[in-house]
Amino acid sequence: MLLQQRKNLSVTESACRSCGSEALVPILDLGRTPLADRLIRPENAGEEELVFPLEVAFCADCTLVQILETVAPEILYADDYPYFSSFSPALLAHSRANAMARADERGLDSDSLVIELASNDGYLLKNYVERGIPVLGIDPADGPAADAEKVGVRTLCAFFTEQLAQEVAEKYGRADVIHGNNVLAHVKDTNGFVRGIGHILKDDGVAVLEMPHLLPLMEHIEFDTIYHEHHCYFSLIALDKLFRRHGLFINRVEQLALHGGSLRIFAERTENVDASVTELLAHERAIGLDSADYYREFAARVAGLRDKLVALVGQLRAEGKRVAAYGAAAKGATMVNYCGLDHTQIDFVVDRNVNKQGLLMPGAKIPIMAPEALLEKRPDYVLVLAWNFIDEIVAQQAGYLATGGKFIVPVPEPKVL
Ligand code: JHZ
Repeated sequence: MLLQQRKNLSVTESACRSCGSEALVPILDLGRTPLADRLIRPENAGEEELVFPLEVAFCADCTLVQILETVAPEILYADDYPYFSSFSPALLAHSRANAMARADERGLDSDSLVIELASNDGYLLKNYVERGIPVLGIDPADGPAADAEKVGVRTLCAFFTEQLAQEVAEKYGRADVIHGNNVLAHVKDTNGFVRGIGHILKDDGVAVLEMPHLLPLMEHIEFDTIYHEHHCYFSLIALDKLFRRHGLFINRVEQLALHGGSLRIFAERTENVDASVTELLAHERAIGLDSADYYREFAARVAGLRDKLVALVGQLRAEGKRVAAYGAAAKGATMVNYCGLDHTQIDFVVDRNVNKQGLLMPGAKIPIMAPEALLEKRPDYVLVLAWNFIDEIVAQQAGYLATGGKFIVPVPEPKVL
C-alpha cells in the first residue's frame, strides 16, 4: 500500500462512482502522478511530493468513464488552490453570454435566485449581480471565494454536499437557475451531488451544468485532461442515466468548444427531452461510447502521442534549441509528467495567473513566469500546454511569433505552428 493511502489521503475505488457496479474495465494507466494543481514553492523544491495512481476505467454497466483513485478533497482544493477562472477573457465572455441567456430565457428579476456550485472567483455570478438578480455562490477554495466577495458575489466557502444542499434550501430558498461549471466531475459523491441539486432546485427551475465531453477527449486524445481532480469523464449517455436516477431529466444539451469540447446540459424535474438530446445520445451510441471495445486502442494512442512529443522535444534540444511552455494548467501537469518532460528540457512555463507565477509545476518542477518572459527570453519553441486556448494565446503572443518564435501544439498530435 502506498504511503499516502496509509495516511488516508486517498482511496482506490472498486465500484462505479455512478451506478455502484463492480464491472469496471481498466482502459488507461497514467502511472503515479503528483496532484496537477499542487504547485510547489521554490523553497520546497527538494521535498518529496505526494504521488497518487492515475488509472482510468470504463463501467460496463452504466458506461461511465472514471478514475479509480479518490484523493481527499481537502487536499485537492483547500490551501492555495491556484485556479482562478477570471484569467481567461474568452472564458469570461462565454460565462457572461451564458448568464445573459439564462436571465432572458427565464425572465429572472430581483425576486429570483441563481445559485452556482463551484462559483470560484465570481466570474459568472457577477453578471447576474449587475442585473440586480440575487445570487449565491458556493465554493470550498478560500482564495477564489474571497475574490468573489470583492466583486459583490455572496459566497459560502464550503463543499457542496447533499447535507449542505438541505441547509441552503432552508436558509436561502430554492433556485430558479443552478449553475455548475466543471464541478460535477470533481466531486467525490457523484450521486449525492446530483441529489443535492434536486434539493435546491425550484419545481420549475433548471440546472445548467457544463463539463468536458468524453467524445472529443477520446477523438482528439485529450488525455491530459485526466488528473485527480477529475473523477469522471462524461458522455451524455452516462449523464442521462445519472440524472434520471435522481428524478432529473436532461431535456436539452449544447455542445461547446470550451476546454477541448464540453457539454452544457439543462436538467429539469419534468421530462421534456428535445432533439438535441436524442440526437447526441444516438450519435454516441453509434460511435460505440457505451461499449468497452471502443476504448481498447486508447492507451496505445496516448502512448503514441507521448512518444512523438518526447521525440520532437528531444530533437529540438539536440539541435541546441531552447524550449519553453505556455500555461501552467492542470492539464499541463499531466502532459509533462506523463511524458517525462521536466525543467531540464523545458526551461520555464509562462502563465497569466499571478497566483501561479514564481511557483514550480508539480513533478516536472518547471518554473512559472509571467507571459512577458517569452519576449524577454525568446525561447525558440513554446509547448502550448493550455492548447484549449490556442486562438487566444496566438493572438496575445503575436509579438513573440513575429520574432520567429514557434508554438508546439501537443494534441491531437504534436504539431509545430
Ligand atoms: P485551463 C481548468 O483546468 C480548471 P486547467 C479545472 N481543473 C477544470 O475542471 C478544467 O479547467 C475544465 C492560463 N492562461 O483553464 C490560465 C494564460 O496564461 O485551460 C491557466 O493557468 N494566458 C477546475 O488548469 C491556464 O493558462 C491565457 O491567455 O487544465 C489555462 O488553464 C489563457 C487563456 C490562459 O485549464
